[in-house]
Amino acid sequence: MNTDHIHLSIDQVYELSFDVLTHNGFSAAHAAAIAKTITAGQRDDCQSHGLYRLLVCVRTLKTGLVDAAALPLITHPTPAVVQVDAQRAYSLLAFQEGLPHLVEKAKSNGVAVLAINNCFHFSALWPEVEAIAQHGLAGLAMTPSHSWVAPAGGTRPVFGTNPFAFAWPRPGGYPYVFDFATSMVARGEIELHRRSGRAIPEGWAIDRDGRPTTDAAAGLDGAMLTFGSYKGSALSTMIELLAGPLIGDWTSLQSQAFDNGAGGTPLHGELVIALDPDILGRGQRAINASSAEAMLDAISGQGARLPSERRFKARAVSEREGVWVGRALYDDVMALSTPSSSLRT
Ligand code: NDP
Ligand code: PYC
Repeated sequence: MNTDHIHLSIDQVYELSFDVLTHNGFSAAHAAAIAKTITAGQRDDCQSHGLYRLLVCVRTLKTGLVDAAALPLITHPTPAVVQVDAQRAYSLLAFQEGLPHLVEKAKSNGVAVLAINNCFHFSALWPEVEAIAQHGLAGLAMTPSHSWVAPAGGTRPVFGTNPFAFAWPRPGGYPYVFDFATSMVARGEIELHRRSGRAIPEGWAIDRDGRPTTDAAAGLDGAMLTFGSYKGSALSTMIELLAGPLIGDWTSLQSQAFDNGAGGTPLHGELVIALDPDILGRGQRAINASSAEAMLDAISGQGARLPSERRFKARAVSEREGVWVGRALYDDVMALSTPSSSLRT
């Protein structure tokens, strides 16, 4: 018997998430959208964006900053653009409602943009780009977060952990997908290290005085570092601009200022782009798809792994066998279902 871990089926992960979210005040529509993404994270062994996020969502709700029931407001500024105002609710219902419009517009115009505004955003982006690829489209998604990350050459936080995700549809099977923070690692990963008392590798963060640190708490208190030095720094800058001022929304600095020390989920925008290979591919979809496959096979054919391979394997195992959740996390999540819960994040 494994006493350090609790076994749950995928359905139980969803039900637990939905119950915790509704119990703490989220509307059923928001709870369902959030629980679906959290379940996908836990299923794919994406621990920083699985059940752990329930603790963050509930803590954020308790700040009083989030609207737990606001419905997304959809507008169509042009035939290729759909804009969804989340009205200070979480982003996931806004994405869910915006997706059919994005797909329809991309299939009419070759390219389409979904801009989500005014959303509290905590989620991994791969479920979103994977959903776009399921329609035979290539997808890109990006968001700022809170200013936690120092630019290359600096020591003071400016950027968010700014995730960037891409999916390419492949014939018969999973799409090609990558999804990464433009910091060395997602902040959630450092938070999980702090929770379990583990040191972080060198190069992830610096302390308040700008010194390299392996202490997770000191790194969270100081500044995280971008991946790939000035290259990650430039990508992160691009994400700030495209998913911020370009779509009339906040940078990570502005999100952090709004939070004002409350420690909640970031509030900002998200930019999602869909591209249709049928329209852009000069009428030779089959030839283009086989060129793409040959290139991807040249990667995996030499033993190099494709991004998301680990996740897809984890998904297959979880769907067959369910998941194991660490006892401490499970207990903290269960405590959110009781009236006098005290949060330990
Ligand atoms: P990782 O560094 O763990 O992984 C990033 C990507 O690289 C994944 O697609 C991963 O695939 C792939 N990868 C990892 N190792 C290899 C390898 N050896 N060879 C080839 N590919 C590899 O993720 P991050 O810590 O950067 O981000 C984790 C999650 O956090 C992301 O899903 C991101 O969206 C989310 N996030 C969300 C934020 C938000 O504001 N909403 C902010 C920051 C992050 P695989 O999964 O198969 O390992
Ligand atoms: O893990 O960096 C992160 C993160 C930020 C917002 C949501 N997740």
